[in-house]
Amino acid sequence: MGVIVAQSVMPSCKFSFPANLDVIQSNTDFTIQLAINNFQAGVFTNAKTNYFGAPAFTNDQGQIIGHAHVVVEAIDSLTTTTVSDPTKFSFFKGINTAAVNGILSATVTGGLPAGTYKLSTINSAATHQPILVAVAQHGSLDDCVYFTVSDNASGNNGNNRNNGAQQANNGGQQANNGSQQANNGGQGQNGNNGNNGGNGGRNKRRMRRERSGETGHLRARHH
Ligand SMILES: [Cu+2]
Repeated sequence: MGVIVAQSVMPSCKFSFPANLDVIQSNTDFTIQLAINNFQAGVFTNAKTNYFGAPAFTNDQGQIIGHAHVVVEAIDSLTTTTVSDPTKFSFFKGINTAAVNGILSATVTGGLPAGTYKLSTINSAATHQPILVAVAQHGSLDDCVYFTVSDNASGNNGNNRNNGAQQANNGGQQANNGSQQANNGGQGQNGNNGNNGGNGGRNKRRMRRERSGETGHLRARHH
């Protein structure tokens, strides 16, 4: 496995673009930006010939030497409870460059079709093993945000942020309702899950198109 990273220099990261619940324009180039700490990024080996082929190493500061990947997956909605299929993704990129002012970047050329997406990191050592840290109990070493791609992003951004906040509030209420139901011995359903707009039908159509090969956005790219 390799060198284990000390608790004091465990890596961490946060997407700065897209931010959680952002709405961006469809089929238009955009650049994913990831702020990352305690990570010597941009060091990688060939994933086809040397995958897991050597131990992980740290630098003189004790930071892991490796690289980040970003992966975008199409999801049903911002509040979906569907478990994702990791063999399917809309965009994948191993980021081969070092951080600039603490930020890693990956351009999504051509953008994405309208829909709802989950963006995650896969931070790894140079030879792709997950990052090994000294303690089991720690915050996430990766990040994940959910965002919307719209054919009319400029008109929708504020509304979607508001909708997102309302959905978050609804989620909190549902959690409260759930705990009340638990306290009451689980009496029935309150049926208040609500809908999150017209995304369901649109996403289903889009997913049908993708399955039938009409769009070209499922190609994987790595290094
Ligand atoms: Cu890689």
